[in-house]
Amino acid sequence: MTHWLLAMLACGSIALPALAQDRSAPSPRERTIYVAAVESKGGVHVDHEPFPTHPVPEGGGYLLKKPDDKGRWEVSTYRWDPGTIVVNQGDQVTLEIVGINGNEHPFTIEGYWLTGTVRRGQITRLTFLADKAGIFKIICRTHSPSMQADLVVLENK
Ligand SMILES: [Cu+2]
Repeated sequence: MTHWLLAMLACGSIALPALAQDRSAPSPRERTIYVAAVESKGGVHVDHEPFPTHPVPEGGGYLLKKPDDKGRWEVSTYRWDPGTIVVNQGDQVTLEIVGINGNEHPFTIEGYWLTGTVRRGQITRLTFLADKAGIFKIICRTHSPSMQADLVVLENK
């Protein structure tokens, strides 16, 4: 914990009621999780780092661009951000997903068998009851294998 946060807690200017709650029996609640479809990219000139000799896995999730006419090469990967989403069983969950990179991302949430499509510049909202505990993949069917996130539904005992 940072010093400024400790100082604010000590002087009572902020409180953290969640820390004092009994977490053994969480009450179901509505949660909105904000997600972005993004492409992380890095590039360099061949004079600084040679172009990789090994190909990236197929499936559209990774892109490796050969050096351009100026000698710069690039690597990128499509991702859901965040890559792990944690909720409690019984929660009413809304995923609010914005498309930042890539024209569209058709996706499936395994186990819940929900589907949708995220498009660049648009918000896709998906609301569901997290009634099954477990870890479920949120898979983009266009950008395999990298564009997967884990939906973690904690068992409500
Ligand atoms: Cu995608």
